[in-house]
Amino acid sequence: MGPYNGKNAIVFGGSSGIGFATAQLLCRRGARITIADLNPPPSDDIAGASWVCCDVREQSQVDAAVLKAAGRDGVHWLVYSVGIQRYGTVVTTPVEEYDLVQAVNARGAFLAARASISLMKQGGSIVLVSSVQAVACQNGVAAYAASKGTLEALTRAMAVDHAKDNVRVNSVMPGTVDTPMVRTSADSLRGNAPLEELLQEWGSYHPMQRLAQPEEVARVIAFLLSDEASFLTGSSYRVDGGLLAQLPVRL
Ligand code: BMA
Repeated sequence: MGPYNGKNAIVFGGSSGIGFATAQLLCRRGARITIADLNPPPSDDIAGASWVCCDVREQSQVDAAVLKAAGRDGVHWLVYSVGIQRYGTVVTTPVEEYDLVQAVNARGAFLAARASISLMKQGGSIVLVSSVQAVACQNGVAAYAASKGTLEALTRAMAVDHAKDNVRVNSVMPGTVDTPMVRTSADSLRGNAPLEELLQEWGSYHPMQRLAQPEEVARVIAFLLSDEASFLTGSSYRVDGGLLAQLPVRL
């Protein structure tokens, strides 16, 4: 029995991007996966996982997804990898848009954890997918940055509250990852420039000079979920190709 066999995991946002890569990896390593997502995963790519349609803004849908994943054994692992990005300052972001970003990116994580923790009968592990933008941010991305900051605070709060229940809670803070969310963002900003050119430019801001692939984040998430990380809780792991290590000051 490896650290993944027999584990029952629910991956919110598991049909695309980092969530999909995580669901695939956990499946390959022998975990039982339920994907909770508005859309189904790309067909036949993920044999063995089941999908439940879920709008994370709706508590009843989140509760139902977690109950389905838990079955009779309870749930061991929760991954929250749901994210939308909207651009604007505090002044230019419509209030409704701010609320939407908070609801999807952060409030949904609260609902998912709320539903899951009581079903983590022998303890469990939670990983929230946050962002480097929780701690240092670009211009004009106020709502998204605020939502990711919420996830970081929630990670710490849950880690402290539920250590006694044998539940560990950590987050990952990715830099720019080649996901549908980032591609949608780039598409909305590229003007006449080719999409691939802008993505390459975004990659070049990282000391490693490239975007991350979703699997590179998924491998860290899988580690944090597993008992290999048995004394890790309340922490955030940067998976950012050196982005936050660098000052924008050149010699
Ligand atoms: C991510 C997204 C990306 C961005 C990256 C680094 O969370 O916001 O659009 O490029 O952070 O700032």
